[in-house]
Amino acid sequence: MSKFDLVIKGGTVVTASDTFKADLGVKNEKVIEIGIDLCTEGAEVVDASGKYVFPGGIDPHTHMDMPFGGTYSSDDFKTGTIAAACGGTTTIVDFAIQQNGKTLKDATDTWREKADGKAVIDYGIHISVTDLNDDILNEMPEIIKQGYSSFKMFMTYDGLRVDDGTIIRTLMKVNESGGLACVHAENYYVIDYLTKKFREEGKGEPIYHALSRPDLAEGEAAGRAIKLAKIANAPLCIVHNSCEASVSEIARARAEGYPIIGETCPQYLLLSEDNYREPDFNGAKYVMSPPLRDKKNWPTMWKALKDNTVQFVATDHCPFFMKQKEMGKEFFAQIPNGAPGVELRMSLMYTYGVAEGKFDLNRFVQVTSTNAAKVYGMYPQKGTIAVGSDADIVVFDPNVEIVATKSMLHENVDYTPYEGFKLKGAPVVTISRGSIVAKDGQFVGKEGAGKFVIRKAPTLI
Ligand code: DUC
Ligand code: ZN
Ligand code: ZN
Repeated sequence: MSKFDLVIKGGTVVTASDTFKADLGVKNEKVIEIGIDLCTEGAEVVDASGKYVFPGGIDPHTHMDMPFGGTYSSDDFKTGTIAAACGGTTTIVDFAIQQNGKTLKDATDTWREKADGKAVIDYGIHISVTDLNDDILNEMPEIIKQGYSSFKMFMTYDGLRVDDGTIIRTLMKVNESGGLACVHAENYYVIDYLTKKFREEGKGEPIYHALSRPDLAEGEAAGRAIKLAKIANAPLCIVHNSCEASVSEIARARAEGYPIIGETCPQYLLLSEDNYREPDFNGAKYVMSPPLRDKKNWPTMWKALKDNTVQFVATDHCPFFMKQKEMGKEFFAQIPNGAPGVELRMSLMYTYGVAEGKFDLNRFVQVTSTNAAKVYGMYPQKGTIAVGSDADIVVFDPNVEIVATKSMLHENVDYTPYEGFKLKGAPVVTISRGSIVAKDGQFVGKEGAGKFVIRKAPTLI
């Protein structure tokens, strides 16, 4: 019997805190040894010389096969996780949506049916609470025990949004049950008013999507949610922060010592409101919420990511084909909200974060993997390279130079918002629990090999 199933040889291992040369020995899906010149006899060998060896990426915010605005996001758990794997991500956390009048268990059952037997990498599931009552609150402790330990509430969107009463009750119950509450923070009434106003004025182009959802509407909702969290004495995660108006609220609360967690996404660091003005309905590609912002927010967003006001980068991956986007050809509010991103997250963050000198390699690992694992209760099973951790690893070549284009990607959609972006650095081998699932940007894994991750209580950072 060989000592290892797989040896990753000669690379530079990077974790959230350390950078060192070592081989990794993998057996039965786990890293079992980290050392120099590990024995390769009988083992599969991955040559990582001249490369970085990172913990596999964790994208804690995706929407696979999600019903939205009369259609469904176009990646399912098979195509979406293939794209993730090719891009160096080994775990996603997707959102199960509670339907009105249905239980949380109904939501998780529906999402497990979508994911089990299809996903090619591991996946956790958050729950979006949309319809709260005492029975739902009473269901929470048991559902948390089953590994669904985070709950998001939408503060906007007809049919999904909840009121402040729901937010405070959920914050309290989830916290006392060992879970984490999260919010999509945008002020519903501002958006509703401006959307109706633009409709009356005949302003239907994609740019009005951004103009109907001002940055201050996000800042107001973030600030309100933070105050509710303070009242509940509970931690809170604010997802997909897009602008200074919201991260300044997080920064203030954290400076006061409150456990407020923030997420951002590559689109809010690299794309801007100007994209909505692209001709021929191309602006619809970027219709997502919160919307892309004025470029003047970029330095604040990068700084927030570096100084830990924001702890991790997700994608909010929620793709729709242009044909689907055309549902809103006449009026922006009918364009399904969302855009692809799961496959390029690691390369974009390496290129524009590390290679451009905005933060170092260890911070890259923190924001792309470790911090999400901690906050969403998966650490140290995931999010690090350590003896006993899952062998979820990405071998990353920092010297590859490519230009992003849709045809090289596996996302089931007909465009990428990052078309033409120069990339420096790309994943060359992605390993999920000891099995190679992608090589040189091509999928070599197995449908259904991904497993549901039972997540525990958050570690606040
Ligand atoms: N935002 C999007 O753009 N799509 C899906 C859900 C969300 O909050
Ligand atoms: Zn959202
Ligand atoms: Zn989302």
